[in-house]
Amino acid sequence: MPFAPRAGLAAVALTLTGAARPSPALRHVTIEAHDYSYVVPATAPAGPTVFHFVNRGHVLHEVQLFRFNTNVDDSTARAYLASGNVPDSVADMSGGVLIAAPGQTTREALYAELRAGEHYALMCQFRDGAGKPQHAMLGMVALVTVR
Ligand SMILES: [Cu+2]
Repeated sequence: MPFAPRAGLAAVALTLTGAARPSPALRHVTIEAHDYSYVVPATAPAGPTVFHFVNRGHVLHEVQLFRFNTNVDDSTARAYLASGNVPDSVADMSGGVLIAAPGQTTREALYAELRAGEHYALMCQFRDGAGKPQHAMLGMVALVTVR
């Protein structure tokens, strides 16, 4: 019965396929860090999304990814980011961080279930030394609006 194992595996695979529910396609977004800005799409479609991070600059960078509260509109969110001060009261406490050395792409990534109307903030609070400004204050902030 040399084919018995294969037939058994096929039956299992069919059972799993039949039980699977359709799910929206996973999207991938790459966040590029430069000295001192991000290159990232200004908008992203709703749905399950993985954010990847690559550092094309010459110093260490991070990306803090967090979500503004839904009552914060696009221009207000940008104003908070430009000020370098985002109060806890205007953003969700959840989020994630990726850190990449110069020239490196992280092997890690951040997964988010994006919903229409949300605004995701990107921010780097690293400094190039004591007394130096946060990279956010040099322009290293960005906003991704979910459509
Ligand atoms: Cu930085």
